[in-house]
Amino acid sequence: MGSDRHYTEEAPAHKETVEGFWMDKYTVTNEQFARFVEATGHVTLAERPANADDYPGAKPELLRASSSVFQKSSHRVDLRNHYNWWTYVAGASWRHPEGPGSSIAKRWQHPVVHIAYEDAEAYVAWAGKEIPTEAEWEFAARGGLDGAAYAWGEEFTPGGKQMANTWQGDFPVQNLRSDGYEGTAPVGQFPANGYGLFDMIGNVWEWTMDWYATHHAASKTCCGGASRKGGDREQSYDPQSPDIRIPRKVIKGGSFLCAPNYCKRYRPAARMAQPIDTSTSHVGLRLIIRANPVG
Ligand SMILES: [Ca+2]
Repeated sequence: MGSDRHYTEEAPAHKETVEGFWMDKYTVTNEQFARFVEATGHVTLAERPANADDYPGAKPELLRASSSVFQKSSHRVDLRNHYNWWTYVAGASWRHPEGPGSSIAKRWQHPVVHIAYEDAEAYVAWAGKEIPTEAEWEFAARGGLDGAAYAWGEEFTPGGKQMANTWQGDFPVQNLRSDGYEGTAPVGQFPANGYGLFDMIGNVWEWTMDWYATHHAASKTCCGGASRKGGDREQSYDPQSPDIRIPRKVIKGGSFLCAPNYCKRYRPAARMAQPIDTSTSHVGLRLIIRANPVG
């Protein structure tokens, strides 16, 4: 697990043990999520106005029901500032991925997006499954290739073939769509990995249940089985913004926005910290069933 050859947050490469589990071949689709909403009446976090008490000092427009939507830029921008391509869009949600006026009518088999962590938890409770840990997710993504850079081997595009829905071209300005997709793709359009799992890499990031910590820190916390370590909720806050105390989970797999010039996170070892209250147009989920459920 992890890698010493790529971004610093992936180091060190280390041994990890997971117990037996089954994983869904695909990420949760809009069709599946719609069935859940119909059965339960669940209203996602993005569809509800935020509680002002939870966000002291926030501008009123940011408290409206909204979600983060990627917007392509018309010109080259400073890649250090992600607000150059992320915008809070009022009315954006899983039903309206780009905001009011957009719909999922022709995207039933696309992965559901704009799912905050509590929405993922509600969905898995209904589905009778569980959210993977980072170790379980990464073990599955490797598809039996121990230590390989990609889920399919050492070459990103073997024989020139695109193996996942990522971004080709100059992010966030020019999307060449060599893989056929500007945004999300329907699930299962690219080859499965060695374990028969589709889209582990690219398309959408996937939530894991681990609180974000560096691999160094996580290995020191102890609780439960080896596969269920992860970090600590209170330690998962963003050290860059000490005033914003929103815990963060690990997300895995990269998305259709991962590009060679910006974010080469289309690999099993890649990881990012995602605040649990933040839904976006490129984060979804995939479920597992454990031989020994966490409960
Ligand atoms: Ca693409």
